[in-house]
Amino acid sequence: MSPIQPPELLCFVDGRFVSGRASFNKISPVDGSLSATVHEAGQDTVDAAVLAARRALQGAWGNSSVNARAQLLRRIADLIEDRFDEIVAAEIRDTGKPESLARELDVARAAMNFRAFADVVASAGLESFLTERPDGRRALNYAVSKPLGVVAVIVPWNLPLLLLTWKVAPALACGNAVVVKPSEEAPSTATLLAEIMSEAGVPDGVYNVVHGFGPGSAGEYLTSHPGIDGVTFTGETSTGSAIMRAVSPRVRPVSFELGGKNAAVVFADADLEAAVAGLTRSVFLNTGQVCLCTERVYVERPIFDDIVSGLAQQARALKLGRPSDPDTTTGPLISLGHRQKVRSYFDLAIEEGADVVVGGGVPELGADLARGAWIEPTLWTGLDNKHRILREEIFGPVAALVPFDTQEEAIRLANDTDYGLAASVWTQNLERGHQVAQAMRAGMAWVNTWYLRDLRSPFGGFGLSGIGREGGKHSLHFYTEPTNVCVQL
Ligand code: NAD
Ligand code: 6OH
Repeated sequence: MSPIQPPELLCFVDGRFVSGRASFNKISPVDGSLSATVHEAGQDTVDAAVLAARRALQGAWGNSSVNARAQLLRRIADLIEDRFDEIVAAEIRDTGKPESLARELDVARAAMNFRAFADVVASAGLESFLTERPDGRRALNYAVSKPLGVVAVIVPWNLPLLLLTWKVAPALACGNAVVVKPSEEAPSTATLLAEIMSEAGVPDGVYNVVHGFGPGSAGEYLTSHPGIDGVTFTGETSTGSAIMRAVSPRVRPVSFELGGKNAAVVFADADLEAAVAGLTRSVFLNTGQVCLCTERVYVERPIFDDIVSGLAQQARALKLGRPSDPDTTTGPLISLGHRQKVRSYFDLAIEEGADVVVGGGVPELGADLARGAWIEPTLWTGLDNKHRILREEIFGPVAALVPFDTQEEAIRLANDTDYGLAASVWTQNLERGHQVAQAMRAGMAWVNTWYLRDLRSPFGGFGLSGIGREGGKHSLHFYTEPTNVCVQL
């Protein structure tokens, strides 16, 4: 049997696949094999993509009705489902994540994102005010929404299609044209989505893909391009900062979903079994590579040892392996480069005096996986908030556990961070659950669960975790510009 040829991924501009200025190799994090060759967009390709998007806005797409766009979004969702297995395979090839996860989370959510924003935009109303002035004059004020324009969409590698469609769906729902720059580590599904867009009947130029890297490549060319009207970005805080500098000369709006150093707070009155199961998911899902993952666990002292041993037992039971193996719970990190970063934190934890409860190294998985980016699920105790392990985002299957004595202390410790993305609270006292969740300085606070999503709710972060919120009507705010009309009555 001849081996499957790795695909060659092209950029997509104005409804056509086009070559880039060079190509780069995308390496599988599972075993170090070549998973794709990718065409890198140069400045000329980015220029062409931005121009195509602008032209599309000036054409029929610029006058399309909300109903027509909602229908188109639903068709895109149907086509994603028609090609579900193929998309799952592409997502796995790039990321090495377990097939079950790609099916249940990534690709299912991609279809859901399009349907959710079809519903949101179809049911959105106009804001209006009946004005009554002290001098007796009356007026009707109402705001009509227009597309923001050409939107640059820049996304990371951890949930590639989920995070891409979380932005593309509302952008198209609102009538924008997009130029997307997928991560160099996960370029496949954005490319497949281009085929789906064409098949669904999305007009040429409305969805464009430019592959490449950040600085000195497609990411920088796009964000510093004078023809873009806004940037929506998910990724590292330091990249968000570079993008802000790039857009600042032309003061373009940004929507940023950035890093996190998320806390879980576990009270002694929690359902321990449910808490351990929930923590296991929140620390280790996607090998800890979800911005919402818990890396700090604060536990009320009487149950500290139980939670540490329960979570350690679950960590030891995780099954690292190939994505297609149905027993696999945990894939590799995205790349050897990222593993190097995570391992540097393993060293730092030891230097800072941590007790390693479980993990702390690189697993032996046999010769066929030896060149993959595998890492052991890892838990530490013995550190506190003054240590870098509890302050810096690691973005791996890791957590530090710290005991606390009072509710006030737990809130103070959880909020003692420059980030502010997500938190979870574990207690059977619902009054306490509400109190502590409301006190979290975080964009999302879950009680007795984690990463349970309603796509109409606001999603984003405080502090270093981002700017703005997306989700439901919050997305509509970012992807539109209102014109307020005032009619004297
Ligand atoms: P990253 O910031 O390195 O890269 C994200 C994207 O930005 C990639 O497409 C990359 O090529 C591009 N990029 C890099 N430098 C750029 C520049 N100067 N100009 C323009 N584009 C540039 O992030 P990553 O390593 O791909 O993803 C991991 C990070 O993303 C973690 O910090 C994680 O917390 C964060 N993240 C946040 C959320 C959220 O919703 N808050 C979601 C997922 C990931
Ligand atoms: C970050 O890695 C995860 C972000 C998740 C979402 O944006 C979402 O909508 O579920």
